[in-house]
Amino acid sequence: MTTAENNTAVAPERKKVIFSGIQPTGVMTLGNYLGAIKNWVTLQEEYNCIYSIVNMHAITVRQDPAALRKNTMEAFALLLACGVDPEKCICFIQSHVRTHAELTWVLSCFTQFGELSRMTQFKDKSAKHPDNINVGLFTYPVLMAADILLYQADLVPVGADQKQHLELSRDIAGRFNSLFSNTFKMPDPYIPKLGARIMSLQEPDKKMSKSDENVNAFISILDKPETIVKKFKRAVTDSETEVVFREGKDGINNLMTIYSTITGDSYEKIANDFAGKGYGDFKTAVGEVVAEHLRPVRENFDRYVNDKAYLKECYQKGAERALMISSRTLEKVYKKVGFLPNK
Ligand code: ATP
Ligand code: LTN
Repeated sequence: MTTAENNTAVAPERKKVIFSGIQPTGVMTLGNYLGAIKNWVTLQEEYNCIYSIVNMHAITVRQDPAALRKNTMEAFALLLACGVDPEKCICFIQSHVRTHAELTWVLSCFTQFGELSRMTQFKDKSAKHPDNINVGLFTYPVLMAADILLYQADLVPVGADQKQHLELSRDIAGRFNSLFSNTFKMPDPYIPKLGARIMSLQEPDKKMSKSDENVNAFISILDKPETIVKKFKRAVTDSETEVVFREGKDGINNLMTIYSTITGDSYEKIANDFAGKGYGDFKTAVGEVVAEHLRPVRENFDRYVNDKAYLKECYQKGAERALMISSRTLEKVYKKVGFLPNK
Protein backbone atom coordinates (compact mmCIF):
# COMPACT_ATOMS: atom_id res chain seq x y z
CA MET A 1 0.00 0.00 0.00
CA THR A 2 1.34 3.48 -0.85
CA THR A 3 1.59 6.16 1.81
CA ALA A 4 -1.28 8.13 0.28
CA GLU A 5 -3.54 5.08 0.36
CA ASN A 6 -2.43 4.41 3.87
CA ASN A 7 -3.46 7.87 5.02
CA THR A 8 -6.98 7.59 3.68
CA ALA A 9 -7.54 4.01 4.85
CA VAL A 10 -10.03 3.73 7.69
CA ALA A 11 -8.44 2.15 10.75
CA PRO A 12 -9.91 -1.33 11.27
CA GLU A 13 -12.34 -1.33 14.15
CA ARG A 14 -10.89 -3.00 17.23
CA LYS A 15 -12.63 -6.29 17.82
CA LYS A 16 -14.36 -6.35 21.18
CA VAL A 17 -12.72 -8.40 23.90
CA ILE A 18 -14.72 -11.01 25.81
CA PHE A 19 -13.52 -12.55 29.06
CA SER A 20 -15.19 -15.22 31.17
CA GLY A 21 -14.32 -17.93 33.66
CA ILE A 22 -15.71 -21.09 35.16
CA GLN A 23 -14.66 -22.89 38.34
CA PRO A 24 -13.43 -26.49 38.13
CA THR A 25 -15.61 -27.51 41.07
CA GLY A 26 -17.29 -30.52 39.45
CA VAL A 27 -18.93 -31.44 36.20
CA MET A 28 -20.71 -28.50 34.62
CA THR A 29 -24.47 -28.42 34.86
CA LEU A 30 -27.12 -27.61 32.31
CA GLY A 31 -27.31 -24.25 34.16
CA ASN A 32 -23.63 -23.46 33.49
CA TYR A 33 -24.11 -24.56 29.90
CA LEU A 34 -27.25 -22.57 29.06
CA GLY A 35 -26.34 -19.57 31.23
CA ALA A 36 -22.73 -19.19 30.10
CA ILE A 37 -20.83 -21.76 28.02
CA LYS A 38 -23.30 -21.88 25.13
CA ASN A 39 -22.73 -18.13 24.68
CA TRP A 40 -18.97 -18.52 24.93
CA VAL A 41 -19.16 -20.74 21.86
CA THR A 42 -21.32 -18.31 19.88
CA LEU A 43 -19.25 -15.26 20.79
CA GLN A 44 -15.93 -16.76 19.68
CA GLU A 45 -16.99 -16.37 16.04
CA GLU A 46 -17.09 -12.58 16.22
CA TYR A 47 -14.96 -11.37 19.10
CA ASN A 48 -11.54 -11.75 20.70
CA CYS A 49 -12.50 -14.25 23.37
CA ILE A 50 -10.47 -15.23 26.41
CA TYR A 51 -11.76 -18.03 28.63
CA SER A 52 -10.30 -19.34 31.84
CA ILE A 53 -10.70 -22.30 34.16
CA VAL A 54 -10.57 -20.38 37.44
CA ASN A 55 -8.94 -22.88 39.79
CA MET A 56 -7.77 -20.09 42.14
CA HIS A 57 -11.41 -19.19 42.78
CA ALA A 58 -12.19 -22.85 43.42
CA ILE A 59 -9.97 -23.09 46.52
CA THR A 60 -12.13 -20.55 48.38
CA VAL A 61 -14.08 -23.72 49.25
CA ARG A 62 -12.07 -26.68 50.58
CA GLN A 63 -10.90 -28.93 47.69
CA ASP A 64 -9.13 -32.25 47.69
CA PRO A 65 -5.86 -31.54 45.77
CA ALA A 66 -5.98 -34.66 43.58
CA ALA A 67 -9.64 -34.07 42.78
CA LEU A 68 -8.96 -30.40 41.95
CA ARG A 69 -6.20 -31.39 39.50
CA LYS A 70 -8.49 -33.93 37.83
CA ASN A 71 -11.46 -31.54 37.75
CA THR A 72 -9.30 -28.81 36.22
CA MET A 73 -8.16 -31.07 33.39
CA GLU A 74 -11.73 -32.29 32.87
CA ALA A 75 -13.18 -28.78 32.92
CA PHE A 76 -10.72 -27.82 30.20
CA ALA A 77 -11.68 -30.90 28.14
CA LEU A 78 -15.35 -30.06 28.67
CA LEU A 79 -14.93 -26.57 27.30
CA LEU A 80 -13.47 -27.98 24.12
CA ALA A 81 -16.21 -30.63 24.03
CA CYS A 82 -18.85 -27.88 24.18
CA GLY A 83 -17.30 -26.25 21.13
CA VAL A 84 -14.89 -23.69 22.56
CA ASP A 85 -12.12 -23.70 19.94
CA PRO A 86 -8.53 -22.95 21.06
CA GLU A 87 -7.73 -21.90 17.49
CA LYS A 88 -10.34 -19.15 17.70
CA CYS A 89 -9.86 -17.99 21.28
CA ILE A 90 -7.46 -18.03 24.20
CA CYS A 91 -8.21 -20.75 26.77
CA PHE A 92 -6.06 -21.08 29.86
CA ILE A 93 -5.90 -22.16 33.47
CA GLN A 94 -5.92 -19.23 35.90
CA SER A 95 -3.06 -20.34 38.19
CA HIS A 96 -0.75 -20.61 35.15
CA VAL A 97 -0.85 -16.84 34.64
CA ARG A 98 0.76 -15.04 37.59
CA THR A 99 -0.61 -11.59 36.71
CA HIS A 100 -4.03 -12.58 38.14
CA ALA A 101 -2.71 -12.95 41.69
CA GLU A 102 -0.53 -9.85 41.32
CA LEU A 103 -3.27 -7.51 40.13
CA THR A 104 -5.62 -8.89 42.79
CA TRP A 105 -3.33 -7.54 45.52
CA VAL A 106 -3.26 -4.05 44.07
CA LEU A 107 -7.02 -3.99 43.43
CA SER A 108 -7.74 -5.25 46.93
CA CYS A 109 -6.19 -2.00 48.19
CA PHE A 110 -8.80 -0.12 46.16
CA THR A 111 -11.79 -2.17 47.34
CA GLN A 112 -13.70 -1.36 50.49
CA PHE A 113 -14.49 -3.90 53.19
CA GLY A 114 -18.09 -2.68 53.16
CA GLU A 115 -18.45 -3.32 49.43
CA LEU A 116 -17.34 -6.92 49.78
CA SER A 117 -19.60 -7.44 52.81
CA ARG A 118 -22.63 -6.73 50.62
CA MET A 119 -21.91 -9.53 48.11
CA THR A 120 -24.75 -12.05 48.23
CA GLN A 121 -22.57 -14.94 47.02
CA PHE A 122 -20.27 -14.37 50.02
CA LYS A 123 -23.26 -14.37 52.36
CA ASP A 124 -24.68 -17.56 50.77
CA LYS A 125 -21.38 -19.41 50.70
CA SER A 126 -20.44 -18.47 54.26
CA ALA A 127 -23.83 -19.71 55.44
CA LYS A 128 -23.19 -22.96 53.55
CA HIS A 129 -19.65 -23.44 54.92
CA PRO A 130 -19.78 -21.91 58.42
CA ASP A 131 -16.60 -23.76 59.45
CA ASN A 132 -14.51 -22.20 56.66
CA ILE A 133 -15.34 -18.52 56.17
CA ASN A 134 -11.85 -17.73 54.87
CA VAL A 135 -10.53 -14.38 53.69
CA GLY A 136 -10.26 -15.70 50.11
CA LEU A 137 -14.00 -16.33 50.04
CA PHE A 138 -14.45 -12.71 51.08
CA THR A 139 -12.03 -11.25 48.51
CA TYR A 140 -13.17 -13.63 45.72
CA PRO A 141 -14.79 -10.77 43.73
CA VAL A 142 -11.49 -8.84 43.67
CA LEU A 143 -9.76 -11.78 41.98
CA MET A 144 -12.67 -11.87 39.53
CA ALA A 145 -12.27 -8.13 38.85
CA ALA A 146 -8.55 -8.70 38.20
CA ASP A 147 -9.39 -11.55 35.75
CA ILE A 148 -11.58 -9.23 33.73
CA LEU A 149 -9.68 -5.95 33.95
CA LEU A 150 -6.29 -7.47 33.03
CA TYR A 151 -7.57 -8.12 29.50
CA GLN A 152 -9.43 -4.81 29.06
CA ALA A 153 -12.57 -6.87 28.44
CA ASP A 154 -15.60 -5.15 26.90
CA LEU A 155 -18.09 -7.91 27.62
CA VAL A 156 -18.36 -10.66 30.22
CA PRO A 157 -20.80 -13.49 29.43
CA VAL A 158 -22.14 -14.88 32.71
CA GLY A 159 -25.33 -16.13 34.35
CA ALA A 160 -27.51 -13.73 36.35
CA ASP A 161 -25.91 -14.76 39.69
CA GLN A 162 -22.68 -12.96 38.70
CA LYS A 163 -24.25 -9.58 37.97
CA GLN A 164 -23.39 -8.14 41.38
CA HIS A 165 -19.73 -9.20 41.04
CA LEU A 166 -19.56 -7.50 37.68
CA GLU A 167 -20.97 -4.29 39.08
CA LEU A 168 -18.25 -4.38 41.71
CA SER A 169 -15.59 -4.88 38.99
CA ARG A 170 -16.91 -1.76 37.30
CA ASP A 171 -16.83 0.20 40.56
CA ILE A 172 -13.21 -0.83 41.21
CA ALA A 173 -12.20 0.03 37.64
CA GLY A 174 -13.94 3.41 37.81
CA ARG A 175 -12.31 4.26 41.12
CA PHE A 176 -8.84 3.36 39.86
CA ASN A 177 -9.37 5.26 36.61
CA SER A 178 -10.47 8.40 38.38
CA LEU A 179 -7.54 8.27 40.80
CA PHE A 180 -4.83 7.47 38.24
CA SER A 181 -6.25 8.40 34.80
CA ASN A 182 -7.76 5.96 32.38
CA THR A 183 -6.26 2.50 32.93
CA PHE A 184 -9.05 -0.06 32.70
CA LYS A 185 -11.82 -0.59 30.16
CA MET A 186 -15.29 -0.64 31.79
CA PRO A 187 -16.65 -4.17 31.28
CA ASP A 188 -20.33 -4.78 30.54
CA PRO A 189 -22.15 -7.94 31.59
CA TYR A 190 -23.53 -10.15 28.82
CA ILE A 191 -26.42 -12.00 30.42
CA PRO A 192 -28.68 -14.01 28.10
CA LYS A 193 -32.40 -13.16 28.04
CA LEU A 194 -33.26 -16.83 28.28
CA GLY A 195 -31.34 -19.34 30.42
CA ALA A 196 -29.55 -16.83 32.68
CA ARG A 197 -30.91 -18.56 35.75
CA ILE A 198 -31.74 -22.23 35.37
CA MET A 199 -33.34 -23.52 38.57
CA SER A 200 -32.87 -26.72 40.58
CA LEU A 201 -35.09 -29.58 39.38
CA GLN A 202 -35.89 -30.47 43.00
CA GLU A 203 -36.26 -27.01 44.55
CA PRO A 204 -37.25 -24.75 41.65
CA ASP A 205 -36.89 -21.59 43.73
CA LYS A 206 -33.11 -22.23 44.06
CA LYS A 207 -30.57 -21.97 41.23
CA MET A 208 -29.25 -25.19 39.70
CA SER A 209 -25.75 -25.66 41.13
CA LYS A 210 -23.04 -28.21 40.44
CA SER A 211 -22.20 -28.43 44.11
CA ASP A 212 -25.76 -29.42 45.14
CA GLU A 213 -25.76 -32.53 47.36
CA ASN A 214 -28.88 -33.91 45.67
CA VAL A 215 -27.83 -35.27 42.25
CA ASN A 216 -31.46 -35.21 41.08
CA ALA A 217 -31.46 -31.43 41.47
CA PHE A 218 -29.11 -30.84 38.54
CA ILE A 219 -28.36 -32.18 35.09
CA SER A 220 -24.67 -32.71 34.59
CA ILE A 221 -23.74 -32.13 30.98
CA LEU A 222 -22.11 -35.58 31.00
CA ASP A 223 -25.15 -37.44 32.37
CA LYS A 224 -26.22 -40.39 30.23
CA PRO A 225 -29.35 -39.81 28.10
CA GLU A 226 -31.39 -42.25 30.25
CA THR A 227 -30.30 -40.43 33.41
CA ILE A 228 -31.27 -37.07 31.94
CA VAL A 229 -34.74 -38.28 31.01
CA LYS A 230 -35.16 -39.89 34.44
CA LYS A 231 -34.13 -36.70 36.28
CA PHE A 232 -36.60 -34.62 34.27
CA LYS A 233 -39.40 -37.13 34.95
CA ARG A 234 -38.70 -36.64 38.67
CA ALA A 235 -38.59 -32.84 38.43
CA VAL A 236 -40.70 -31.09 41.06
CA THR A 237 -43.62 -29.13 39.52
CA ASP A 238 -46.99 -28.13 41.03
CA SER A 239 -50.41 -29.61 41.60
CA GLU A 240 -51.97 -28.14 38.43
CA THR A 241 -51.92 -29.79 35.00
CA GLU A 242 -51.55 -26.98 32.47
CA VAL A 243 -48.21 -26.45 30.69
CA VAL A 244 -48.12 -22.66 30.72
CA PHE A 245 -45.58 -20.01 31.80
CA ARG A 246 -47.12 -18.21 34.73
CA GLU A 247 -46.06 -16.63 38.01
CA GLY A 248 -46.03 -19.15 40.85
CA LYS A 249 -45.31 -22.12 38.56
CA ASP A 250 -41.56 -22.13 39.22
CA GLY A 251 -41.01 -25.77 38.27
CA ILE A 252 -42.93 -25.61 34.97
CA ASN A 253 -41.48 -22.17 34.15
CA ASN A 254 -38.00 -23.63 34.55
CA LEU A 255 -38.77 -26.61 32.30
CA MET A 256 -40.31 -24.32 29.69
CA THR A 257 -37.23 -22.07 29.80
CA ILE A 258 -34.93 -25.05 29.27
CA TYR A 259 -37.07 -26.38 26.41
CA SER A 260 -37.34 -22.97 24.80
CA THR A 261 -33.60 -22.20 25.06
CA ILE A 262 -32.74 -25.44 23.30
CA THR A 263 -35.47 -25.65 20.66
CA GLY A 264 -36.02 -21.93 20.06
CA ASP A 265 -39.80 -22.42 20.50
CA SER A 266 -41.69 -19.59 22.19
CA TYR A 267 -43.62 -20.18 25.43
CA GLU A 268 -46.89 -19.79 23.48
CA LYS A 269 -45.90 -22.48 20.99
CA ILE A 270 -44.87 -24.84 23.79
CA ALA A 271 -48.15 -24.21 25.64
CA ASN A 272 -50.10 -24.93 22.43
CA ASP A 273 -48.12 -28.03 21.55
CA PHE A 274 -48.64 -29.52 25.00
CA ALA A 275 -52.22 -28.34 25.54
CA GLY A 276 -54.24 -31.17 27.09
CA LYS A 277 -51.21 -33.43 27.37
CA GLY A 278 -50.28 -32.96 31.04
CA TYR A 279 -46.96 -32.70 32.81
CA GLY A 280 -45.75 -36.29 32.26
CA ASP A 281 -45.49 -35.95 28.48
CA PHE A 282 -43.91 -32.51 28.76
CA LYS A 283 -41.25 -33.65 31.23
CA THR A 284 -40.32 -36.56 28.94
CA ALA A 285 -40.12 -34.21 25.95
CA VAL A 286 -37.83 -31.80 27.82
CA GLY A 287 -35.63 -34.72 28.92
CA GLU A 288 -35.38 -35.98 25.37
CA VAL A 289 -34.41 -32.65 23.75
CA VAL A 290 -31.80 -32.03 26.44
CA ALA A 291 -30.35 -35.55 26.13
CA GLU A 292 -30.16 -35.19 22.35
CA HIS A 293 -28.59 -31.74 22.55
CA LEU A 294 -25.90 -32.92 24.96
CA ARG A 295 -25.11 -36.18 23.15
CA PRO A 296 -22.27 -34.73 21.01
CA VAL A 297 -20.80 -32.95 24.06
CA ARG A 298 -20.50 -36.28 25.87
CA GLU A 299 -18.97 -37.99 22.86
CA ASN A 300 -16.46 -35.17 22.29
CA PHE A 301 -15.56 -35.15 25.96
CA ASP A 302 -14.59 -38.83 25.92
CA ARG A 303 -12.23 -38.09 23.05
CA TYR A 304 -10.59 -34.96 24.51
CA VAL A 305 -10.19 -36.15 28.07
CA ASN A 306 -8.09 -39.11 26.95
CA ASP A 307 -5.77 -36.92 24.89
CA LYS A 308 -3.79 -35.31 27.72
CA ALA A 309 -0.93 -34.29 25.42
CA TYR A 310 -3.28 -32.23 23.24
CA LEU A 311 -4.98 -30.62 26.25
CA LYS A 312 -1.58 -29.69 27.69
CA GLU A 313 -0.44 -28.19 24.41
CA CYS A 314 -3.63 -26.08 24.31
CA TYR A 315 -3.47 -24.77 27.86
CA GLN A 316 0.24 -24.03 27.67
CA LYS A 317 -0.22 -22.01 24.52
CA GLY A 318 -3.24 -20.28 26.07
CA ALA A 319 -1.30 -19.31 29.22
CA GLU A 320 1.56 -17.91 27.18
CA ARG A 321 -0.75 -15.65 25.19
CA ALA A 322 -2.74 -14.65 28.27
CA LEU A 323 0.45 -13.69 30.12
CA MET A 324 1.59 -11.52 27.24
CA ILE A 325 -1.65 -9.56 27.09
CA SER A 326 -2.21 -9.25 30.83
CA SER A 327 1.38 -8.17 31.57
CA ARG A 328 0.80 -4.96 29.63
CA THR A 329 -2.04 -3.97 31.96
CA LEU A 330 -0.17 -5.04 35.07
CA GLU A 331 2.89 -3.00 34.10
CA LYS A 332 0.74 0.08 33.61
CA VAL A 333 -0.90 -0.43 36.99
CA TYR A 334 2.44 -0.89 38.81
CA LYS A 335 3.72 2.28 37.24
CA LYS A 336 0.61 4.29 38.10
CA VAL A 337 0.52 3.31 41.76
CA GLY A 338 4.19 4.23 42.13
CA PHE A 339 6.02 0.89 42.34
CA LEU A 340 9.70 1.51 41.62
CA PRO A 341 10.68 -0.28 38.38
CA ASN A 342 13.39 -2.95 38.58
CA LYS A 343 14.84 -2.11 35.17
P1 ATP B 1 -20.83 -23.77 42.37
O1 ATP B 1 -22.17 -24.39 42.43
O2 ATP B 1 -19.69 -24.71 42.53
O3 ATP B 1 -20.69 -22.52 43.21
P2 ATP B 1 -21.67 -22.82 39.84
O4 ATP B 1 -22.44 -23.97 39.32
O5 ATP B 1 -22.39 -21.60 40.28
O6 ATP B 1 -20.63 -23.28 40.91
P3 ATP B 1 -19.57 -21.37 38.42
O7 ATP B 1 -18.31 -22.01 37.98
O8 ATP B 1 -19.47 -20.51 39.61
O9 ATP B 1 -20.66 -22.48 38.67
O10 ATP B 1 -20.25 -20.58 37.22
C1 ATP B 1 -19.91 -20.66 35.87
C2 ATP B 1 -20.90 -19.88 35.05
O11 ATP B 1 -22.17 -20.52 35.04
C3 ATP B 1 -21.14 -18.46 35.56
O12 ATP B 1 -21.22 -17.59 34.46
C4 ATP B 1 -22.48 -18.55 36.24
O13 ATP B 1 -23.17 -17.33 36.23
C5 ATP B 1 -23.19 -19.58 35.37
N1 ATP B 1 -24.23 -20.30 36.10
C6 ATP B 1 -24.06 -21.02 37.23
N2 ATP B 1 -25.22 -21.57 37.62
C7 ATP B 1 -26.17 -21.17 36.72
C8 ATP B 1 -27.58 -21.41 36.59
N3 ATP B 1 -28.24 -22.15 37.43
N4 ATP B 1 -28.22 -20.86 35.52
C9 ATP B 1 -27.56 -20.10 34.63
N5 ATP B 1 -26.23 -19.84 34.71
C10 ATP B 1 -25.53 -20.35 35.74
N1 LTN C 1 -17.19 -16.01 39.76
C1 LTN C 1 -17.54 -16.64 38.52
C2 LTN C 1 -16.39 -17.31 37.84
C3 LTN C 1 -15.43 -16.29 37.38
C4 LTN C 1 -15.62 -15.36 36.32
C5 LTN C 1 -14.43 -14.60 36.28
C6 LTN C 1 -16.68 -15.13 35.45
C7 LTN C 1 -14.20 -16.03 37.92
N2 LTN C 1 -13.61 -15.05 37.25
C8 LTN C 1 -14.30 -13.55 35.37
C9 LTN C 1 -16.51 -14.07 34.53
C10 LTN C 1 -15.35 -13.32 34.50
C11 LTN C 1 -18.63 -17.64 38.77
O1 LTN C 1 -19.19 -18.03 37.85
N3 LTN C 1 -18.90 -18.04 39.94
